[in-house]
Amino acid sequence: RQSTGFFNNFHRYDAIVQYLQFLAAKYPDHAKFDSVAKTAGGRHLAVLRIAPYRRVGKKLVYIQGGSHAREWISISTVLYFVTELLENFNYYQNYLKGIEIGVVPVLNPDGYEYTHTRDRLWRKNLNFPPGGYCRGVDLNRNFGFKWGYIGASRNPCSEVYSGRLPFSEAETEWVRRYLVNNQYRTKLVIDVHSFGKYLFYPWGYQLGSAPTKATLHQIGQQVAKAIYKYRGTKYSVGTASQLLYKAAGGLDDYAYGALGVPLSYTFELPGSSFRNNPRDIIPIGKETTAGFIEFIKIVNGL
Ligand code: ING
Ligand code: ZN
Repeated sequence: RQSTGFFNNFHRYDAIVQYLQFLAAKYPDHAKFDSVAKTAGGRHLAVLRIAPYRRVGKKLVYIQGGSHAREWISISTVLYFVTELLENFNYYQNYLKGIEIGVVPVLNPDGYEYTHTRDRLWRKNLNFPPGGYCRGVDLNRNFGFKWGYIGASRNPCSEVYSGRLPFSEAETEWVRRYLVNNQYRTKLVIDVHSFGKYLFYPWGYQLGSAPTKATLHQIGQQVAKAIYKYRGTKYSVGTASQLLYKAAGGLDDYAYGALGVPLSYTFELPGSSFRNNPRDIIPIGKETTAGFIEFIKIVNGL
């Protein structure tokens, strides 16, 4: 395993991109690397597309991490998942038939680098509004569904600044285009954050129930159970609006509400701060992978 050692610590963005390129080169039948979009800082988003390429992947699953710069464990966890999947592809391939998985481990590379070099607790991206003095848009307030309605700010200096317009940012605009281009085959969207051991489904923007709430809740509980079985980690399953706070402009509400993606979830991984101990990268990677695999089994049966 050339991935040995990689999960002993967190890594800079360049090293993560190199690692994804290494995976794609090592598993050319199952993975393709792509460099897309361009951030304000001039960086590109790295995408890994996983599929049994001999067959056509009909259903699409989209998984992203690192939309908030300081939530490092969300990135390592998504990387752990893709590694586990590719290293044991034969084992998982029954569940992967007809499924393609698009993965963006670091949606916010500018902010992520900034947390390494300047401010460990930075959350937003690093875009500079023209003529402004505060920088950064909260990418999880910038999606175009009920944008700016609640739990977001129009003040560029706020931690939850929604941006000038929906999808004003290169990062969220890329996700929008990717999901719109694949609208009717996208069955599951997972956005990974930290921290709190929550599994959220829509709505984030209001307390009122989503039309398919019963299904969303039941599937969420099933996934939480798969995680629990690994080492007893107990997730709370529900809406962000009920369990945490109301916020509009998130990816999960957008995918479900604007695009009709049937399954749309946000993870808040375990931890008691944004500074997860590197020793927890592997256990959190493993237990969360058990949850993602449970999700994929469910998509397989749809
Ligand atoms: N929490 C999420 C945030 O964007 C959330 C919680 C998720 C709210 C989905 C609304 C919708 O604020 C973190 N830790 O970022
Ligand atoms: Zn977050």
